[in-house]
Amino acid sequence: MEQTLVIIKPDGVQRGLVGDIIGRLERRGLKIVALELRQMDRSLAERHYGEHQGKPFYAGLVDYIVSGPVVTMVLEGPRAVEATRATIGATRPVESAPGTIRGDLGLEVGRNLIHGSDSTESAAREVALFFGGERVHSGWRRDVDRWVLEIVS
Ligand code: D4T
Repeated sequence: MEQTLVIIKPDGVQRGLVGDIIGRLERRGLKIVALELRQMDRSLAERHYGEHQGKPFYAGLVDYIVSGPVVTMVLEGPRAVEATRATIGATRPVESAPGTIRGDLGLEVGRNLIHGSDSTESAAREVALFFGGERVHSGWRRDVDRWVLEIVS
């Protein structure tokens, strides 16, 4: 089963949207296997956003992500990376379809509420960065799974 890392960014936490955002992802059928409120420090932010170093928006992006607590979580499901990115919407909220998290709740790219891993490779790196292996509880049995998934082991 695929895993993905989600961060509800400081604007999502400050605006009281944590429940709404998690609810949308949960209702989609994704299973929460790790969840935490935390204050990111600059070193973690720089490692997480390392691929954007040198871009004009990089400094503002790091300032934004460390500006308040975030909620990090690992979600599991079939094609979880793609399902989560589709539920989140396009990077620029104004270009996100209505019905997506950014399309319903955001306006500006620098306040786009939520991060989702963009590939299975990024997901593996980010899950390790934020939770390490031992803090992800992927083994728990969700009784409703036979009504969400076609094949349940
Ligand atoms: P994240 O990584 O936050 O899930 O966003 P995306 O995957 O949708 O988009 P991204 O990696 O291209 O950008 C990372 C992060 O940088 C901010 N950003 C991006 C910005 O402030 N200005 C910009 O012009 C761009 C392209 C928003 C998301």
